[in-house]
Amino acid sequence: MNINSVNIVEDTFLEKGYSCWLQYNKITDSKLIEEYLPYCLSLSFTEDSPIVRSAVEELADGVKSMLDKEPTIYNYFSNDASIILGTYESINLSDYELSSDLFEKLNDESYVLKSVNKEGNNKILLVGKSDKGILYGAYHLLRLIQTRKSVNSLDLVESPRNQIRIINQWDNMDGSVERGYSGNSIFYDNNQFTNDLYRIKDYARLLASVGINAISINNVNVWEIETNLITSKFLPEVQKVADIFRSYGIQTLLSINYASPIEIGNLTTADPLDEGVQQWWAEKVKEIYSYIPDFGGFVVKADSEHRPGPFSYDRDHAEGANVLAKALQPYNGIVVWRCFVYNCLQDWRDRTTDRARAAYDNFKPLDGKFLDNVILQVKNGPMDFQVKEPVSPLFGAMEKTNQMMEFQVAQEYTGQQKDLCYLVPQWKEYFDFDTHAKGEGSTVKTIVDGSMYNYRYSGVAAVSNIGNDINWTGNTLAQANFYGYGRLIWDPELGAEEIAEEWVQSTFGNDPLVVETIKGMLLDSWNIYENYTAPLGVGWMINPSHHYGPNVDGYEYDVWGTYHFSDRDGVGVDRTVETGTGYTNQYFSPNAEIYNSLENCPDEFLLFYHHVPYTHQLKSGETVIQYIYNTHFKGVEQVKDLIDRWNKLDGKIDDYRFNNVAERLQLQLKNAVEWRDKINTYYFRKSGISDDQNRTIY
Ligand code: GCV
Repeated sequence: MNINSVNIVEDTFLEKGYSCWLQYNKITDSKLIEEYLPYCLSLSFTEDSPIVRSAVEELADGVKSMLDKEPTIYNYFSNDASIILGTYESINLSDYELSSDLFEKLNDESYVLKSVNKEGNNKILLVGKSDKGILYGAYHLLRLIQTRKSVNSLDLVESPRNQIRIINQWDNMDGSVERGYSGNSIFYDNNQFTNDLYRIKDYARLLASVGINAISINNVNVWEIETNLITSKFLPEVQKVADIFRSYGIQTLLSINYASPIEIGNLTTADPLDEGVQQWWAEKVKEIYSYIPDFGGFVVKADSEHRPGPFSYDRDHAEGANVLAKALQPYNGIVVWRCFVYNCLQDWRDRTTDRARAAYDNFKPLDGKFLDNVILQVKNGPMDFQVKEPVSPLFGAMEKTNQMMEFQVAQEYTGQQKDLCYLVPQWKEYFDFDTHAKGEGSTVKTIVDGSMYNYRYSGVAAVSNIGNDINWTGNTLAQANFYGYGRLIWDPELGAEEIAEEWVQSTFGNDPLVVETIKGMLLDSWNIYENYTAPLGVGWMINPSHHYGPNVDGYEYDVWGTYHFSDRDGVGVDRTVETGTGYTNQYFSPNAEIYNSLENCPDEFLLFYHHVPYTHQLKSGETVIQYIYNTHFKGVEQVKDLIDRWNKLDGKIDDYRFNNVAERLQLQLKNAVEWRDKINTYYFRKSGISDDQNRTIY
């Protein structure tokens, strides 16, 4: 990739880290050159727009870099060109055996990629439904070449399955990133916007290349300075950033402080039913659109973890969201309202209070009360991005309210980009989960893509994992999560392995040993991380506050209990209807009954739903205590094996990226050993039961 950032040192090794999957390495295999070159000699575009220009620039750079040939560019239709790109309305489709009927049925971001042989000339036709489709098609073509696929007989029609594909930055204006593990913000420093707009452009390219079409550029926790992002002090800067993203098909959104009318509007209240407040938001939104005509809307964290919200005025979340939605309606803006709402000061000791219940309890009764430009953003699980937790029961439960799922690409609870944890297999499990909301086959992916309930707005969001580290993600292998997030939400049917393979090929090249080794490491990594951390779905045995490393009894908010109720007799949270918190009842049948039953509950979530004695037998025949010992010993050995596998690639990967990963794997090993020893010792002391293989427990 052509490095745009002025701050990047001219060093080819660093460049490799920086370029992520847009390496565009020179092709040396003469057979491949022979195949690709005739298709890449020249490029004609029949329609002009900033997005089309981005597509053309990317194609031209990619081709030049991979094939050592600068393509001739025609900014008009030229039958001589070898790549012809345009929208379906600007190309004479019948010349290429295409019809506009096909495009009428496709959404705006779709495209067709077709190889044609006209009068002995090889051509590739890239037709977008709109200019966005052209951009996505350009990245598709480049991906095919980078992964050495044949382009001789392309006949592809592609459409994204999810409508909103957004990334949430948790960046603060002081330059820090909440839960950021890759350096500081690329957007802000010292309470100002960055001058390095080049790096933002490169970020836009990476995002667009995997199909992301929206971004919120500041943390959902909106502090004092960021509250001013929607004022004339910062809107001109937001506008500059939005201009860059727009030329890559990406809409910009802002997280707002619910108390803005008070904080920056000189009002005495932020009550959503107050007329003065409603008027204030209407004027504020008008002002924002005068800077950014295609502004996406607001992301809101309200009444959660001490952030202000409608509860202060005895209003519910629908009333809270609707005041913003009404103001945004005339401009087609949306309100992304987060459902991560729970009482963080709850006392867990009585065993009936349950944080897992909170999102459903708060939002389910409000179904149908939100305006139709509000979309609820629901975390994948009911707790908080644990290595293993069930799907949130809110999915499927709100037929009349737009919903989208929130993932966390940042590895807050999954190793913080020191430990390797490829999350695509986890996300796929959430997508494929059958909620039974409308009978068998009511999978989460059909809810979040909007098809099951015909939502007006739907899609997927995720917390970004990038920062200003040279390689964007701290651990180079964590780039796979960024890449995989975009690819999977574009097409939830893609396999975790397929995505991993594409990423490795585009990032590290096509040497079979490199591809197979890294792919294998990625695919094994989630399970390995789970093995040495919290067992059987119990979650939360992590250090409070910074969330790295083990702390079995660590409770996030001080003195009020543990998350798992371990005592001398057993472990796990009783969430059953009869004797527990009743959480299991938030699912549709038969999931509710399955989870509620000790006999039928899948072992992977056993301790999430049930409190059991240490001698309880799993379906494998192992006892719970022996499973804890076994997985923790095994997890450490598996990390050692990851190290051995990586070491085999010494000399096959540039030093920067090789050493970067090698160093992280050593940190992972240290972490895994600590987890193993703390968890095993804790449960040995609690239970008094020895390991049946007499391994050393400290
Ligand atoms: C941005 C978790 C994280 C917080 C985060 C919060 C949220 O609690 O630890 O850092 O705040 O989730 O999603 O709002």
